[in-house]
Amino acid sequence: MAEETIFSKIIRKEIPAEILYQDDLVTAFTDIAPQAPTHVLIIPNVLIPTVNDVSAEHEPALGRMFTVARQLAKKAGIDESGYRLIMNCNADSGQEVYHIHMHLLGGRPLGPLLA
Ligand code: D5M
Repeated sequence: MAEETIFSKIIRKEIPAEILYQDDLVTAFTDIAPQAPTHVLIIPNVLIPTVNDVSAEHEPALGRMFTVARQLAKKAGIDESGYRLIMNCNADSGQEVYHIHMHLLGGRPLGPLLA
């Protein structure tokens, strides 16, 4: 059984977060340390520690994460200018929170991927 992170508390609204969207499968909220004018995290409500733990049963939630990403990008007005979706996996990627999350970044030119 994987250990819960702070993101489970955000899903259950036990700690404050700027929740932009929530349904039965996913939750989206503003990143606490934004790297761009728009920086949203989109997460499955079920705890999946890393992308290595993804399985077929998670596909509905993973698909919903993309649907919500594009809706929030449009709402933020960055769908035409462009945005980046990032998921980190394990130490070398810099993953800090072991509950998978999609970063939605935009609102400025983001530069080369590994800059
Ligand atoms: O990204 C983890 C991200 O999680 C990082 O951008 C900060 C963000 N974070 C951490 N705690 C919070 C809370 N409490 N609210 C909102 N955002 C948070 P990673 O890909 O794991 O490096």
